[in-house]
Amino acid sequence: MPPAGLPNAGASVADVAERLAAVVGASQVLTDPETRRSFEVDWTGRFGGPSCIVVRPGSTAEVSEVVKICRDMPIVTQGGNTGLVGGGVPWQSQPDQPGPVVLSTTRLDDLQPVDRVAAQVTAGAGVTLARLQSHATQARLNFPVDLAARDTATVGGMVATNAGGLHVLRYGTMRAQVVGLEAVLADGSVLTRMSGLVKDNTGYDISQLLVGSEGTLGVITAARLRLVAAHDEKVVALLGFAGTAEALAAVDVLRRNVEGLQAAEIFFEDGLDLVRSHARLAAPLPQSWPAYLVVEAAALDDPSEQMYGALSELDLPDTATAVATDPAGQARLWAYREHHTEAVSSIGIPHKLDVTLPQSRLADFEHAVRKVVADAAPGSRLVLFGHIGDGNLHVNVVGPDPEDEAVDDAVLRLVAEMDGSISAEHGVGRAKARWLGLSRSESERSAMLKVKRALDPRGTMNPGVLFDLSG
Ligand code: FAD
Ligand code: 2HG
Ligand code: ZN
Repeated sequence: MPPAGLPNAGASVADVAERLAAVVGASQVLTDPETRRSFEVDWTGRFGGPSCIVVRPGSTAEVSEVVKICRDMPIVTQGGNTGLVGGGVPWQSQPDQPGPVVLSTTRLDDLQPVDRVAAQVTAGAGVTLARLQSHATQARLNFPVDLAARDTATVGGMVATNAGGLHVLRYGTMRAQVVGLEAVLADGSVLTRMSGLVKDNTGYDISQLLVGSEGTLGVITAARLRLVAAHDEKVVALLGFAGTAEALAAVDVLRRNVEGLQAAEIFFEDGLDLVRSHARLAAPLPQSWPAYLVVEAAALDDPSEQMYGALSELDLPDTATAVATDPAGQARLWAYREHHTEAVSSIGIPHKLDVTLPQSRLADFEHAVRKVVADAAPGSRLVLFGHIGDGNLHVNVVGPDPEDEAVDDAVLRLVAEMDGSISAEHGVGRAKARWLGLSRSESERSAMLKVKRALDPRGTMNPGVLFDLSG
């Protein structure tokens, strides 16, 4: 169990709140339990606990002051609170302990004009992905990371988790887009590297060290991000297959034949049924299939000819193929994939296991995980889907009590046995900290801890995230 809130020596929570109010304004310091409530539970409803204060600084200078004032208190940095591994919310502390400070970044929402020559933009940590995307589009460019939580997920949260999403196979994860970063470290110092120089070999890349650090090394306050050409011509196809192996073989053909391929997503028959009943959608194809792909290509010139060419090489039956070249039809096909997360949550609190496997073992894993889940959590409901183009499956299990980690343990051990990673894109958070050793060697964990202790010697930045403190 991570340490609970330890107010600064001699200071009560009320004293700290008063000092914070002098910096950020009284209305940005939430002490009333009711107004703090939504900051204290995660998107899935599985993780959370009480905070002592929620503070919402409005500038980097204010973040620095807040961190200095709270220097001996655990600080949980929170962006849009769409994270799926319990890293952005407090934890269950002892009833007599006050809980951590939640530092909400949503007011760090400055979005600077697009630098068209460099194809870069500087965005505050609290800017939402949807706002960033539309800002880039207005400059005839595109921000290449996309995910279904776009209306709420923030730039800071996406950098801190190294978010992946739907276009990784073409553009990489968030890490590949970060060309500069501004952050406040645990001692309140401000680290700024925002020039956006593409080539800059002058020592350790501390900006990249903060990518994927999940709030454990500092508070990201802004990022300088790469933009790409806007590819307005799009084609989307939804395809049916006999199973994962056949779907993987199709992705191979599509990769080789469709230049602008930017998404290859998988889901299965039972997941589709759940999505259809939750979102009240008609069947996408005239017949049911065990596995489905949604694939998308985008380019400056219409990519649909290339897509049709690849589909004819695949020689799928008409009952396994739907293609959309118009935006409304494309949105309709994407809906079957994008509604999965909320459809799963509609049937209970899920255990979410976001994992990657080597492409060559993905089909075997898909079969094995069904058996492992049935054994570890009899009677539970398993919904599998994910980014097949990246070897990334989302294993969602509904049924076991949120506190019961037997199914998490069984699935993550299977992943490690099959040479995969226990976290593909959501991070480790608190949910998977106790299994970090399945994916990182002892020497790697020891080096990571040395970095953590050097930058955060008091261990106040998101304790319990990444590193298990339960002993
Ligand atoms: P939060 O949830 O607020 O925080 C996440 C982590 O980052 C926490 O550890 C927090 O402490 C830390 N953090 C947040 N802001 C900062 C900051 N400024 N400085 C330092 N640390 C910070 N993820 C994917 O990778 N791919 C997907 O396709 C995807 N799809 C999703 C779809 C849905 C419907 C939902 C609900 C979630 C999805 N996610 C996906 C997960 C989530 O959206 C991402 O992890 C996102 O990056 C979190 O952003 P956030 O602003 O909500 O961060
Ligand atoms: C997605 O790919 C997200 O839709 C969420 O990463 C995955 O809900 C999940 O398990
Ligand atoms: Zn995902």
